Amino acid sequence: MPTFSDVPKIAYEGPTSKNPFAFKHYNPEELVEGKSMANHLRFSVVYWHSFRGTGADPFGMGTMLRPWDDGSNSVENAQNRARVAFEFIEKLGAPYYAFHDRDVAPEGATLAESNRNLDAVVKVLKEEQQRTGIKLLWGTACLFANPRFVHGAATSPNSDVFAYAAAQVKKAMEVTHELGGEGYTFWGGREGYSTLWNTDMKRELDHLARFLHMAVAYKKEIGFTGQFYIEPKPREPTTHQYDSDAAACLNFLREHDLIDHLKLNLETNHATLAGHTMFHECEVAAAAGALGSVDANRGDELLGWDTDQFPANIYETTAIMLTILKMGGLTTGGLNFDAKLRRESFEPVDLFHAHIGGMDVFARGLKAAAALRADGRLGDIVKNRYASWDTDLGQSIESGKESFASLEKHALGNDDPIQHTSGRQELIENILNETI
Ligand code: XUL
Ligand code: CO
Repeated sequence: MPTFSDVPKIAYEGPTSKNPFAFKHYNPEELVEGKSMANHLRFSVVYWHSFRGTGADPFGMGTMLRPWDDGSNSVENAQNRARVAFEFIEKLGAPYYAFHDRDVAPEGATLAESNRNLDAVVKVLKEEQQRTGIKLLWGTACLFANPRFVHGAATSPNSDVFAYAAAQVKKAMEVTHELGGEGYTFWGGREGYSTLWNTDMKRELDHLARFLHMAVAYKKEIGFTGQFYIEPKPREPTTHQYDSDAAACLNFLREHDLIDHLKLNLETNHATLAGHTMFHECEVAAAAGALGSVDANRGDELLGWDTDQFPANIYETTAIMLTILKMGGLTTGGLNFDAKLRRESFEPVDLFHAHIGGMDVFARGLKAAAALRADGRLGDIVKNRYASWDTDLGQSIESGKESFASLEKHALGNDDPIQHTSGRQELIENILNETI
């Protein structure tokens, strides 16, 4: 073939380079806090947007020029596409990729045929993984595109649909395991409702939990040791998705005794849709020891939908990396570019520009977060803000030795603690702007 022959292997050339096909900040071997950037960032290319995205939107058909794709639903076309995808990921230098079962292989007339199609493409994926050393970050199943999932999959009002979804996830877990996948993700797809007037919410949530418990059991049965993730998203396609944000997911997992089995895969644009910052979602998940992986993208502040743009906001990537550094780094997960090119960016070469930009802006975020930690001023402001908790009183409360009565005694015997410390928000913003 080779399809991207005009593009060289992307190398690090440093911040002064003007070469569009070079990294200005992502230097895989460079050490940050004693660990290589490659190990901190663990970048992953998503198959569905980058190799199946057409650029279609509700107002118009696809625009993407993909000369290697014959447009057919054949297994041969899917196998060929897989080889092209690996050529791209190899030139980019990303260590991981991620896919849904139905992105990589065409759905057949029956479930058995779909499974055979998947096996035929997985064979090529395996060869390409071995040839290139690129690894599978996580696999997942598409339980939302086919009309059978119109009312959801694990939360469908129809038990045959639940059974079909279970069979599909069983197979997707098997191929993820076969490909040495480091994780498996459950995104709610259509697990939610369009209207509560036709919905038995309690029953649907119990079914979702039952489904995930079956997945946990099957994981054990086949010896798959990868990490399970659940991916929060508040709406779209349904009016309300049950996995609406990090806090809702954690509550669901705790309520249904699943908290030890799943971590969260947080996506920036989903945080925006939930009315949160990604920083908020990261802090919620990290506080629960459940920040597993990140779908690295961004939303448009002026559009209320899931635009899934490539990351470009350094403040956002700095905040994400600060939380990740604080929690000791990503272990099983990575920064997975669940992001799509704008429909106006239809040339194959735009795939390089998008990913190079996303990797550089996360490298800058990582460097800025490490610089903030090394500088120490931000950390000191936070520490000083809580200094009273390190006194006798604070320690005594934290260790559970105080009561309302003892604290009343303290409050009556002391001055009113009104306005004890400034929040220093503007100073913090100055420090951020100095650093970034
Ligand atoms: C949808 C979304 C999915 C999941 C995987 O918004 O983010 O692509 O990441 O199913
Ligand atoms: Co996602």
